[in-house]
Amino acid sequence: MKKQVRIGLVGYQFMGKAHSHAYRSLPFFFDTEVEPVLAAICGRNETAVKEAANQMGFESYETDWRSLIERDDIDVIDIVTPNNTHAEIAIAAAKAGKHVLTEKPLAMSVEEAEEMHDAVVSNQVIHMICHNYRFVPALTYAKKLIEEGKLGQIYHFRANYLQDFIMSPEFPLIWRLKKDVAGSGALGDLAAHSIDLAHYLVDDLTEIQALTKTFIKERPVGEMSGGLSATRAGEERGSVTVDDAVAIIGTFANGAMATFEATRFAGGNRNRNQIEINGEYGSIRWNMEDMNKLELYLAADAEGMQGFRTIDVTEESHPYMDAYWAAGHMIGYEHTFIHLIHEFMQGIATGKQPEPNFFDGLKNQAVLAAVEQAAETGQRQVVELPEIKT
Ligand code: 4PW
Repeated sequence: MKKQVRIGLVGYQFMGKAHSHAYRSLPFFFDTEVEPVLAAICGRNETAVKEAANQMGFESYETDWRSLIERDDIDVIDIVTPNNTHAEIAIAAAKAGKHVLTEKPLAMSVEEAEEMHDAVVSNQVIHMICHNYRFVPALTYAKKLIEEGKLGQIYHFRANYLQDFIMSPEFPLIWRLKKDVAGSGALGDLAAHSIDLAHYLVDDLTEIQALTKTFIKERPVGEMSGGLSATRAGEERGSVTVDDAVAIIGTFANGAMATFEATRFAGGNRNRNQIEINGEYGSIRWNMEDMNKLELYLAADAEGMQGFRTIDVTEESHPYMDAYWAAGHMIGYEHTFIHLIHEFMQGIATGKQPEPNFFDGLKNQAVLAAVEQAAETGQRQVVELPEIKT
């Protein structure tokens, strides 16, 4: 019988559903060395958390994350709560010897992120941050092509992450729009994913210049009602204290150039997360709205045959795809979480630290801080990269 890894999930909204689904589906598709068990889910509202436990298939529930961490029958603490709670829960979990997975961005500040990283390293637990887009097979495959040198020296990394769910001035003031809860807006919620892809596919970012904008400064008070939708609570209005949009230019350690745009005001773009990389021998393009396809241009193609070809990343030979269906049969958003959880479980089984982990989260946080500083001062910022601690 496989060793069981007992999961304690803190939070049960959008990401709670994505993570729970991934733990449940993992053994169905992948031959894992360990078996995740949905042991307990935690939330402050007892009626709601009980319902979530039933719906998502958890054995039990808790209404205080401290009680969850105290339980001897829990091996993993998975944190899918708003950003201002990540540090306290993750540090307590690591001190109790639990492995930790945290939603992004890792923390509210570089200092907090450093404390979190210190805690997981000194308590020798396995840790990951949920940058799930690395696990889109088309992007895992793009990484392989880049590492094989197919694009040669990289010149440009270009990313836009475009959403539009808050464009109506009547859309409520959800936690994602409050600095004291979210840390930042489109920057930490969307650009953080693009920054992670940049670090994964190209190199570390070293210098940043940036601009942020908040288009709608007051909104009706309200709360999330699941997914990215929200309910208005009444006539009261409150201030939006984060960025609605951010534009960033930057330089990588290897000399390549980065351009990022992240916004929640790109009408018609529901979740258009896209990248393009241009190198010495070729280019790649990818877009989440057509996530199984990778566009590749190779300068060595014969004259008259040049241009982007579209690779259907659904062949057995493509990353993760042998676990699913015959070639040409698509996978979706939820599978990116299954792949990430697969790496997390493998890390727990083997003791080998998977990526992206808290160190990647800390580096990402250093970039977010540099972006905020650059936008505030109008001055170019050096990214103060933390030292690697092992
Ligand atoms: O990747 C995106 C997130 O960072 C998600 O698809 C939704 O928007 C949920 O949070 C943000």
